[in-house]
Amino acid sequence: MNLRQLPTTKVLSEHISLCRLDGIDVIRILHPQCQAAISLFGGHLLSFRPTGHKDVIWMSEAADFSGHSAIRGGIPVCWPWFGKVASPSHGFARTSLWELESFNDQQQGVTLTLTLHDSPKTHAIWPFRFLSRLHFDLSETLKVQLSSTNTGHHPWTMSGALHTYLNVGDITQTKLTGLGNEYTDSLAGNQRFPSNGSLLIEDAVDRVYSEAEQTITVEDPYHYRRLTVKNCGNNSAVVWNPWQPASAGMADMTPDGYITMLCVESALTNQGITLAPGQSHHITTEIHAE
Ligand code: TA6
Repeated sequence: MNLRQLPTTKVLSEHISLCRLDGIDVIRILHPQCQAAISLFGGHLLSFRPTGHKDVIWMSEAADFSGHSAIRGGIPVCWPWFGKVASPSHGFARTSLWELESFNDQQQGVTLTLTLHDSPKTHAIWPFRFLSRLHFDLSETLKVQLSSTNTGHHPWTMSGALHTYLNVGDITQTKLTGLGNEYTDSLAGNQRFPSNGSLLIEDAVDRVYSEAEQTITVEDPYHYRRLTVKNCGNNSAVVWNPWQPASAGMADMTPDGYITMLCVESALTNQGITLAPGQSHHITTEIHAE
């Protein structure tokens, strides 16, 4: 994604500006430490590249930036549920308009906070009161935190994920470690399987690792680099690659798009977590390239 080409609509500080990309407003960060883009539609991180590195985050060449449907790539915010347990799939946060609450432009990097709160629109889908905050810390490392607070008078239950699409050179050479000793396979009727903690991907994969270590490593020999993904506040790490036939069948993915992407998600799956009135929960992911 060539961030410099996006037309600027407002300069917010020396390194942060507001831009337009098709139908969406995008916060662009061009900082000596990194370049990044965050869409207000979905609170969706579209791009992150630490200076001197290739893109860390993958974005589909056929992604839809109209602001009408979820964006394929980046870090979709799946909330207040994960998957197809209700409609829309992966919740409404990724297709809602978030607001920029604050930003801080400093020598070591940039921090930004976006908010989403309940409204008549969200009540029509999910009848609860909430305040969600997305905090981005962008320097040579990327940190994203999704904080959800119950602002109502009744408990409610949430699941969700920071559904990160990592940019890899060649999926067939990519190796993951730190996945823990078991997984549930969404492509095999949610059966449980033992795992030795590592994974080489040779076909479609859609797995929920419920015992994953806090730090997962992704060896990317094609790019001569290792990505580390440190997750917190999650109960599982989801690993997804649709592979060729499914990739070709998606309108917002090119047929060979699967070769350079790998989802490693900081997820709260299954029962999720119940928040009492006033309670908050934080899901975090921290990604570093070395
Ligand atoms: O996180 C994995 C997953 O739930 C897969 O099952 C796959 O469908 C993927 O997310 C993408 O979902 P989406 O709704 O964005 O097409």
